[in-house]
Amino acid sequence: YRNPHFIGNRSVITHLMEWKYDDIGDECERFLGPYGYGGVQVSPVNEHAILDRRPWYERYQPVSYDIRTRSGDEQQFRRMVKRCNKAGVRIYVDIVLNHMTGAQSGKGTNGHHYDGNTLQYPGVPFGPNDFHGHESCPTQDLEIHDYTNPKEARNCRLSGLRDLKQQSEYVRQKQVDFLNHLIDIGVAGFRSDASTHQWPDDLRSIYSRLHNLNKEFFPENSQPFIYHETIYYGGNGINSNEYTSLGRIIEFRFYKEITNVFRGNNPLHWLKNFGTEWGLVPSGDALVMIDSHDLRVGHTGKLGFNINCFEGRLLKAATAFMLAWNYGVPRVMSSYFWNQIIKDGKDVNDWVGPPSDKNGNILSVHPNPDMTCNHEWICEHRWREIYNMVKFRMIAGQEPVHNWWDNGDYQIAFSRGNRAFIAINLQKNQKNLQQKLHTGLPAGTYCDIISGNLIDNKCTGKSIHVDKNGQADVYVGHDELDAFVAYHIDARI
Ligand code: AAO
Repeated sequence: YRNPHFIGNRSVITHLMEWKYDDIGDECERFLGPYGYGGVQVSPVNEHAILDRRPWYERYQPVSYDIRTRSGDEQQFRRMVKRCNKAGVRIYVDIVLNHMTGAQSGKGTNGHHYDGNTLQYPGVPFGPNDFHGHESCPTQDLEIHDYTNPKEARNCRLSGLRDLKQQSEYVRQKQVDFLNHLIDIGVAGFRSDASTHQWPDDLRSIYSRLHNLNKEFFPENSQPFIYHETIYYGGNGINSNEYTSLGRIIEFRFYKEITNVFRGNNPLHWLKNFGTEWGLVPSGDALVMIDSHDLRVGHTGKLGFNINCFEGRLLKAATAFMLAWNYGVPRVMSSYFWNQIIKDGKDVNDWVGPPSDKNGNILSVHPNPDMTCNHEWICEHRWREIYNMVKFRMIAGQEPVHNWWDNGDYQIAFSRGNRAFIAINLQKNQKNLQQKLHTGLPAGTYCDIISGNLIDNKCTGKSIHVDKNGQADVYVGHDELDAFVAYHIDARI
């Protein structure tokens, strides 16, 4: 379950949060494929509750396993999967198996009625017997209060969400059928939502019944890629390594440590041995990120600490490090605009759903000629500094980190073998990075893919000259638009 089944040297996933399937299909063909992205994480695809104001998080309240959301119906989903696979881009679906809806009742996105109070979900169907109750959950109100207590975390309700009894053979089979349906359509795998709140053995039983991936798009005997949301920072919480035999885990310590460094709380030079020596799981067990659909609005982390699209310079620099560093499978968040208003450390608008018209239909994405998107969609994955670092990672391949240099503080540089080189300057007190450095690159003139692009053999940004010893005068001014420069052998002039 650890192999993302990327094509060739592709190595990066982007989460196109709430995008419509037709738009994702277009994006695979016109951008993600050509620019070297390996895959797309799509928001939950199955029928879910329709909540007042249509918050993004209604998609995390399942009503049935029918494929129909505001992003599209099953036909549109199928078309997207096919188009993306053909363009060399894999699809991973965010799956919510832990629970159904909150306490309310109403209609789901495929028209099924549901009632969270009487635990009726006729669209599956699930009834009261399919949920955890007082026989298994030790708390009075059936809510999770102590996240570190496994029985509570896994048998009680996560913020009121009706907790499915995955020990039940019936529940398991319904979920297996849903996942196999997605696999047969041609997805490459899943983000497993709230894995910490499900027993590893239940998940194991479910996964052991999954089909191999669709042979139309994947080599024979390929197993789905599965990555688990397990929020673990060490200490006495539920240890994410309980899940590493079931796929990769989203390594929250990566996000936390990198954010801490880039925020200026811990000098960059310490990153020299970043990875398992910092207590992270082995690279092959990890999926990593800087921002996520939760973090951007202060969920599962803190506003003011988390780095999202409203701090572009920082987000780009931290993302560049993630993509340049040889650790885990990286995921780039791609969000939409919302009016962030912070009061008492919380975003008042943390609920705001995707751009939509007055009938609630999600708006389409219309990219501009300069590659950015229309105002409503942020499209971080299309920012030059980010898509060019995706290319950097593809070119770096499995080459090790070489030629590490630092100033003992907030300036670092390193190469990936002799294929690619990056220098980052986050030095406090307005200091430039100006150094003769070993780049590892063959002699020649290279175009900085951060300040510009190499177009018709002309560099639209800065460039450097690498001499026959592989050395170059590297410069990153403190006042530049971006805090880093990056060069690779495919951008030699
Ligand atoms: C909505 C409403 C709720 C309502 C509920 C039911 O907002 O008020 O009660 O409906 O009617 C998303 C939204 C939720 C939303 C839900 C359903 O984020 O607001 O609830 O959809 O519509 C825990 C879980 C983790 C989970 C996270 C939100 O462990 O799995 O809570 N994430 C996933 C998804 C997420 C989704 C769901 C699960 C549900 O990614 O989008 O919810 O499907 C601590 C614990 C963590 C815990 C966080 C909660 O973390 O350790 O386990 O995550 O708290 O914020 C420091 C600490 C760290 C702490 C962190 C955050 O860093 O070191 O331990 O701060 O405070």
